[in-house]
Amino acid sequence: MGNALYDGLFGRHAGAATPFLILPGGTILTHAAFLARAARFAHALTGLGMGPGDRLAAQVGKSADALALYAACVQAGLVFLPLNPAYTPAEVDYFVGDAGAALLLCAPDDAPALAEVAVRHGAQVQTLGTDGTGTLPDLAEGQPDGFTPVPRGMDDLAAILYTSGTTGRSKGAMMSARNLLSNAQALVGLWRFTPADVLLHALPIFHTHGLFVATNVTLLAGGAMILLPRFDVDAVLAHLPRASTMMGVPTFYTRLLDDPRLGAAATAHMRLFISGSAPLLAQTHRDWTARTGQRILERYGMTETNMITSNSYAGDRRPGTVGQPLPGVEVRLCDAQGDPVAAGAIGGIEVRGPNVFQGYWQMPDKTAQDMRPDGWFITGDLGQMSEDGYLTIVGRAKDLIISGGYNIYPVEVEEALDALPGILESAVIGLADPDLGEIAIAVVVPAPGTTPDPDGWRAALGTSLARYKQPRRIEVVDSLPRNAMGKVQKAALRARFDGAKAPAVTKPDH
Ligand code: MCA
Ligand code: AMP
Repeated sequence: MGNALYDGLFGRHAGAATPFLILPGGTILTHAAFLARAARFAHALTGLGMGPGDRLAAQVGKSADALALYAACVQAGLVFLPLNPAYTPAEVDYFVGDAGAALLLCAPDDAPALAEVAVRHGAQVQTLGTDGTGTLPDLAEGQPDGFTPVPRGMDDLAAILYTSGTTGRSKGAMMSARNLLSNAQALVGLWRFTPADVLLHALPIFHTHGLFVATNVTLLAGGAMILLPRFDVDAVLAHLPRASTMMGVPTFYTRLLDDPRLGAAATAHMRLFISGSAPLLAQTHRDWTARTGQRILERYGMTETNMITSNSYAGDRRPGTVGQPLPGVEVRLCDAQGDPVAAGAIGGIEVRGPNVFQGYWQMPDKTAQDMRPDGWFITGDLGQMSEDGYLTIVGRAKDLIISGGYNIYPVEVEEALDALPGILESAVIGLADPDLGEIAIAVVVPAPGTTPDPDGWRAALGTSLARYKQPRRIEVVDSLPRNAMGKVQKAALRARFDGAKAPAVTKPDH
C-alpha cells in the first residue's frame, strides 16, 4: 500500500526542478527542494517518536517551512492540525487538549507560554520560526533529504481543522486523504491549473482556503506560488506581474478596488481571479470587471466539505451566485426535516460527496446533528437554485458572522462576555461593513447595581479570545429584545444598531 495523499498530491512533481515557492525576497524553492525540506522534517518528527495517526498541532507563522511541515505530516502519516497564530494560549490549550496532540509546534517567541499548555496535555513542544530557525529546523539539519512515505489509505485521517459551532465547544473537522485529494483534483480540472500557473498567495495557511484550496491545487498541478506573508495591497500589486492567478476573500478585492493603481494594464496578463469564504457582493464583481476587464470566479465551500460549488471557467460567472456543484459533488436544498424543497424555492443547503469530512473528532453526537444517516451534510447556509443549477446563497440558518473571511461564532463571544463580572447577559451581532463584509458588535446588559465597565470587559476578552473575534463596539442596554419563546431577537438588534453612528459605548436606555 502506498501513501494515497502523498502519491496524489506530490507524486507526479516530486522530483521537478521547476519552482514551487517564490518568496518575496526572491528565493525560489523547486518542487524537489521543497519535498527534500519536508523529508528532513519528517525524519526529525519521526525521531521525536511521532507515528502514523499522531496529531501535530502547529501554531506557526506563514512561511515555506510551515508548508514543508504540512508536507512532512503527509509523508509521515501524521494528522496535521493548523492553528491561527492569532489564537490566545487559552484557545490553543483547548485545541491541544481536545485533539490529544502529541506535539505542538509554535513560534520561538511563543514557546514560554505554550510550553505550559503542552506540558498540561502531555505533548512535546518544538519551535519553527518564519525565518528558517527553530528547534525543528535544528533537528532536521543533516537528515536525509528523502523519506519513504508511510503507507496511508484514502480513508485515513490527514488533517483536523477546528471550527467553532453555533452551540458549545469548537469541533475538530476530520479530513481524510480522499476528502482533500478528490477536491483538489476537481478544482485543478475545473479551474484549468497547469504547471505554468503562478498563484499569488496572500491568504493565511491555517484554513481550508489558503492551505487546501490554494496549496493543494498548486501542488497537484505542479505550478508555483508567490508566498506573501499576508495580504497587503502594495505587495500584491508589486508581485502581480509575475502571477497568473490569485485566490482571495472578498476583502482582497474591495481593498484592491480602493487603489487607483488597479486597472486593466495591471491585470491584463492574469488568467484567473477567484473569490470565496464570504459573500462577494454582485456590485464588487461588476466593479472589478469594469475596472480590469476580468470576471472574478466565485466559489463556495466550508471547512467540513472543502469546496462545494464553483462558477464556470469558460461559461457563465454570474455575479451574486456561487455557481454549480463541483464534479462528483451533490447539492440539494431542503426543509428542516431534510425533505427537498420545490424547484426554485429557498432551502437549507445540504451536500454529499467524497469532499464531505469524516465527522467531528470524538463528537459523534455533534456529527449526527449535522450529518444525515445517508451522508448528506447540513451546511447551515440557505440557498436557492436556478433552473440551470446555479446556486445563490441567500442567508444563513446558523448564527455566524463572517468578518474578512474569518468566522466569528457569536455564542463563543457571548459565553466569554457572560462569564465576566458585571455582565448579566449579552448578544453578539454582525453588522455590514464595507471593508470586512461584516463586523461583530456586542450588546451587553450589565448586572443589576453595577457600573458598566466596557474597558475592563475589553481587556478581559483580550486574554481569552483572538483579536479578530473581539467585538469592534460594545453597546450597553437595559435588556435584550426577546420573542415569545424567550429567544433573543438579533434581527431587531441589528436593525437598531446597524448604521448607527454610535460612540464606542452608549449609555443604557432609560
Ligand atoms: C484582522 N483583524 C480582523 C480580521 N483580520 N478583525 C476582524 N476580522 C478579520 N478578518 C484584526 C486585526 O487583529 C487588527 O486588530 C485589525 O483587525 C486590523 O487588521 P488589518 O490590518 O486590517 O487586518 P489585515 O491583516 O489586513 O487582515 C484582513 C484580511 C485578513 C486580509 C481580510 O483577515 C485575511 O487574510 N482574511 C482571510 C481569512 C481566510 O483565509 N478565511 C478562509 C477561511 P488590531 O488593530 O486591534 O490589532 S476557510 C473558509 O472560510 C471556507 C472553507 C472557504 O470557503 O474558503
Ligand atoms: P468555514 O466554517 O470557515 O469553513 O466557513 C464556511 C462558511 O463560509 C460557509 O458555510 C458559508 O456561510 C461561507 N462561505 C464560503 N464561501 C462563500 C461564498 N462564496 N459566498 C457566501 N458565503 C460563503
